[in-house]
Amino acid sequence: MAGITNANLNSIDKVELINIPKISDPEGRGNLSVVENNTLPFEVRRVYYLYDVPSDASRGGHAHIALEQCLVAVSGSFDVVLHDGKNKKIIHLNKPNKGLVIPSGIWRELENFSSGSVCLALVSAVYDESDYIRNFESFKLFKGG
Ligand code: T46
Repeated sequence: MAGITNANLNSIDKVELINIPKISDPEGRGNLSVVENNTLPFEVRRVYYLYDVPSDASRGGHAHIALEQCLVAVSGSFDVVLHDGKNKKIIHLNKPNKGLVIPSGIWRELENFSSGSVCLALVSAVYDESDYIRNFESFKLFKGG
């Protein structure tokens, strides 16, 4: 599976904010963004989305052994708190034409959801609970520390 060999080595520097092409309508009908095969560094095998998330709730709170993801704030905004076992980074997502590409082996928590926000996730594999590390101490051991 893509990413599995580097999952324990991947650092926060491998997390990437990418531009998703935006087509603005010349007649003022708004914008259209498109994700195609070559937009992301992996093939999309599943799509899910988070919505109606209360502002005081947090999602995530785990890492993936192999899964790669691209998160997009298609509506509203939220923070993505990332950790690679050593370093932490917070990315604020609030634009439908920006995608946060998270490689395998990175802990993530999503919080501070604005009212009506929607988090779209484009991911590299079908759902597999055995791909999750849901305990932060186990995650740190997995990362070698
Ligand atoms: C991630 C963050 C951002 C399924 O049955 N199929 C699915 O494709 C997914 C994603 C989840 N589920 C089930 C598993 C749980 O019973 O839905 C329930 C909630 O899943 P979870 O607690 O993993 O949800 P989040 O929001 O904490 O995490 C999800 C993704 O699982 C995860 O990969 O990075 O969103």
